Amino acid sequence: MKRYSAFAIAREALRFHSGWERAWRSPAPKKRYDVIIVGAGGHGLASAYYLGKNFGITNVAVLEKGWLGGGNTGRNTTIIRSNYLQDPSAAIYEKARSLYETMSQDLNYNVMFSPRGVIMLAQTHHEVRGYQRTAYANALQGVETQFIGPDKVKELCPIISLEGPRYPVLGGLWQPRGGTARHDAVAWGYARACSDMGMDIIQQCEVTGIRKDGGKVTGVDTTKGAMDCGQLGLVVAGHSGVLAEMAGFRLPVESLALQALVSEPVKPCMDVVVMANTVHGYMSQSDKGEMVIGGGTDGFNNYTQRGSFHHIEETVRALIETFPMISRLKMLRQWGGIVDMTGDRSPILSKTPVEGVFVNCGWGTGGFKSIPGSGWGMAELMAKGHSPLTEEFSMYRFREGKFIDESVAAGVAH
Ligand code: FAD
Ligand code: PYC
Repeated sequence: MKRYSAFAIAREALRFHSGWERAWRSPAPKKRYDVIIVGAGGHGLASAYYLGKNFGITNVAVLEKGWLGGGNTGRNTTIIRSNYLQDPSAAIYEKARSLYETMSQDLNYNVMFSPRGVIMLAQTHHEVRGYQRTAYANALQGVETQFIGPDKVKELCPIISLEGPRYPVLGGLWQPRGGTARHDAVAWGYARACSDMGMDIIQQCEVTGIRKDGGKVTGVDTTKGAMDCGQLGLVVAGHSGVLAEMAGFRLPVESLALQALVSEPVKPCMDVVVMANTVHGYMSQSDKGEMVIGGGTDGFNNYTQRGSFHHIEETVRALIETFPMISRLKMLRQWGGIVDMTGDRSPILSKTPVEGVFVNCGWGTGGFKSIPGSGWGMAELMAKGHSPLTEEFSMYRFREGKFIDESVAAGVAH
């Protein structure tokens, strides 16, 4: 793989950009891989990347039914933060956030990580108490957050109206090193690095069946033929239940559409990310100037990756209370993704009842931020059979009642 650098850009400029190579190969599938990962979203690609980087396992295929990064990874609002309440969550989300800090250098791919800071607004006394509690928990966990008052909120985000018609701004949970990154660049950067390690990323290749022998996985059936494998990772977000059914077990996961939208571009007016969970919306400004906006999930389970008009109305109406200036903006585009929700709003990184099959799912509305930490933990779990990062996130916690309740930190009402 040729390194991307300022020198390479200058050299290519002088020869009419004739020397760039493809970012990743498009190989024909082999008959057998040591590891097959299903799903070339951020989590699947990061899992493959750290298998290679940290454990030297490179006879790996990542199978994707559409195009890589075309699922939720390329559809999210890119908010990165690690201000969760419970210790196992803080560990994996903070690991992820810290890996984002150096991801562009590690992958030699500019993922445009922008640690501009994230505020979660407290607009009820209940939220004030909840976020103060999170700030104390984060202090013990070594996660840098702070509960700030309304004046500081206004200083950080002047377009906020502190006296909302229903909910005044009473303060906020501020994470200065939270922020955003370019979502598809994260997928592309991992894909390029995986391909460079000799891994096969096979797009337009849907897994249609999982083959087993005596309770152990032996391979998969796909729209590009059968492939054998020693281990199988299911990393398919909203389609986790479908793949689990193919393997012969059930997951405690529901699939719902989560939608987002962007406005027309405007001049820079907001250089932090704000989540307003009581009125129910979140907003940041993209480098192009668009306001990136999202709200809650649809109120019914479905697999439809689309937006809907009532969602724009609901979300924008809610946000206007706190950001009156957006009432004058035209909305440009909207879209949806299928998110995989667990009952405690925490992910599942786990062995399964089928030997050799592992699952990484349940990131729900909040898994963009965790991509590198999840990949790191999943790779360790698959390579060594256990990982301190994933230990508490087993699928069996639901049977044992060991929930990791993150319904407040999830930030999106469901
Ligand atoms: P995906 O990126 O969805 O990848 C799974 C892949 O599996 C897909 O590409 C799919 O095509 C493939 N697949 C499925 N079935 C098969 C099959 N049978 N064979 C082969 N391939 C298959 N998170 C945050 O942290 N911050 C945010 O601001 C944020 N905002 C969001 C806004 C929206 C509108 C949405 C939808 C999500 C948001 N999220 C956010 C959540 C985040 O996007 C997801 O948790 C994360 O991207 C999940 O990544 P993934 O790799 O698990 O899934
Ligand atoms: O998890 O921070 C988050 C988030 C914001 C919008 C959707 N998810």
